[in-house]
Amino acid sequence: MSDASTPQAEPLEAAVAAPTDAPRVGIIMGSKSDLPMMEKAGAVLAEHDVAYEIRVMSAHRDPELVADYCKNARMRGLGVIIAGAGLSAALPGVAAAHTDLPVVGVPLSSSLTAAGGLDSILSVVQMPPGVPVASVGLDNPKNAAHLAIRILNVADASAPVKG
Ligand code: AIR
Repeated sequence: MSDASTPQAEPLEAAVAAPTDAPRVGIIMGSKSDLPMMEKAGAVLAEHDVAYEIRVMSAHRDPELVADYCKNARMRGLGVIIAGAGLSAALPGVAAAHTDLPVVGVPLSSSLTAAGGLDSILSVVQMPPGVPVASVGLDNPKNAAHLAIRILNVADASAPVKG
């Protein structure tokens, strides 16, 4: 029995369903100077109707922001993090240290690179066992987006696997 003063429970579906336009992919990068390159990942996701968000946060300059973002990523509905950085490109690895979501690293070249981008490639690829980062090629954020789409397709079609 209820009257106008009794709050009615929302239907369960409405309470638990995530908004359909909630971002599934988080694109993060170490500097605003990386944005023109990393926006290419966003363009691929948009072409495939995958909702994403794009943020600048440096593993070295904003370490607490990176940690908070990555710790909350799964709870916020993200399924994959794409992380791009140049030079000593710690961002993908630090992201993977703070989330169990798949992290796709994008090594970026930079005007200050010591070895034509090899510095960032090695920083992204040479992760210690147990903290995985998938890497695409130098300056290839489009492939990071294509890989993220494939990961989401697998994840959405199967039950979670312990690991
Ligand atoms: N970077 C920023 N914080 C840590 C790193 N490794 C990278 C950025 C960018 C490069 O340093 O990802 O590729 C130069 O950054 P900026 O801000 O000087 O242009």
